[in-house]
Amino acid sequence: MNDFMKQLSLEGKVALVTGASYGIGFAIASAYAAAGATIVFNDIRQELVDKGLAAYEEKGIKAHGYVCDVTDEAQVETLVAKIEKEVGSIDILVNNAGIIKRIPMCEMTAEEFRQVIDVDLNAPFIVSKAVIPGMIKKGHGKIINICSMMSELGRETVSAYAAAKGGLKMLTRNIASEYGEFNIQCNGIGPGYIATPQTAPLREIQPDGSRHPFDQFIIAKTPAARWGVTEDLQGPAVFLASEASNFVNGHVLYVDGGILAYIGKQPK
Ligand code: NAP
Ligand code: GCO
Repeated sequence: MNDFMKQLSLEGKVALVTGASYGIGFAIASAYAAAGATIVFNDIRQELVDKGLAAYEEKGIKAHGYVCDVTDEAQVETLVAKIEKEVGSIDILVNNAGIIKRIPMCEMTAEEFRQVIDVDLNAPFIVSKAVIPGMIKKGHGKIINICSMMSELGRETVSAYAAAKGGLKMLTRNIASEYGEFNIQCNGIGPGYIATPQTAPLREIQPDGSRHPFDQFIIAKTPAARWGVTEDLQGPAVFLASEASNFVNGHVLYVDGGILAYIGKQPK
């Protein structure tokens, strides 16, 4: 491998990807393993961690999996200490774990709103805060926050999610501002509409066999005229975790097939 390409290698790095038993987190962690990193992930239930470990093993990846609810500061502190003891200090953190509740705002309870903010915004704060001291000690670190189209745009029924992902964009910029001098780069990835369990309800085939109206809407709003797949995120995620992005800081890289640049296909 020539010197330039070595910049994209993650050899010798320890990467923690939260909520990575499946979906986007699993794809990003798999790419990191292919780039040479040691993979650590957590999920909220042991059976999910076990499912994730089996899925990684099927791809020839020896991952380290832990049960941890990322909204619980004590659990996160215990997780980071365990990882540092059993695997090594964390070089790369991907705040991927997330939930969405699609409820019209005026029908959403304050508790439901808080639950989304807790996982999608408070948790990236909690996990980053737990990991940054070790990164400062090592003299380098990469934090990647999984943002969203909703970091820039709103739509019906996703008020809590948009508020959280908008806040996550600004948390990304603030971590970049506050810790850049310690050679820590904090950036975001803003996926477009990606085919995962989280968006499955938006892609359900209708009783008459037609595509879900939202599915057709997204195809018309996406220049690439397709839903993203988790593999579309792997290259950008490796770039932001590697030394090739050491002067990229506070940036949200939108991997959306062009949605944010496009007014949308006019109806025929
Ligand atoms: P997903 O399929 O729903 O997976 C989310 C993962 O996070 C699951 O493993 C989930 O575990 C875990 N998780 C949820 N709450 C947790 C908690 N409190 N502690 C630990 N783990 C927790 O979602 P995805 O589509 O892969 O999305 C991953 C990230 O990308 C999310 O932040 C999402 O907002 C973001 N995103 C997704 C899209 C998209 O189109 N799919 C687009 C833009 C951004 P459980 O199964 O136990 O809940
Ligand atoms: C929704 C979707 C989106 C995607 C993603 C887009 O209901 O609009 O779930 O929010 O998950 O965040 O970037």
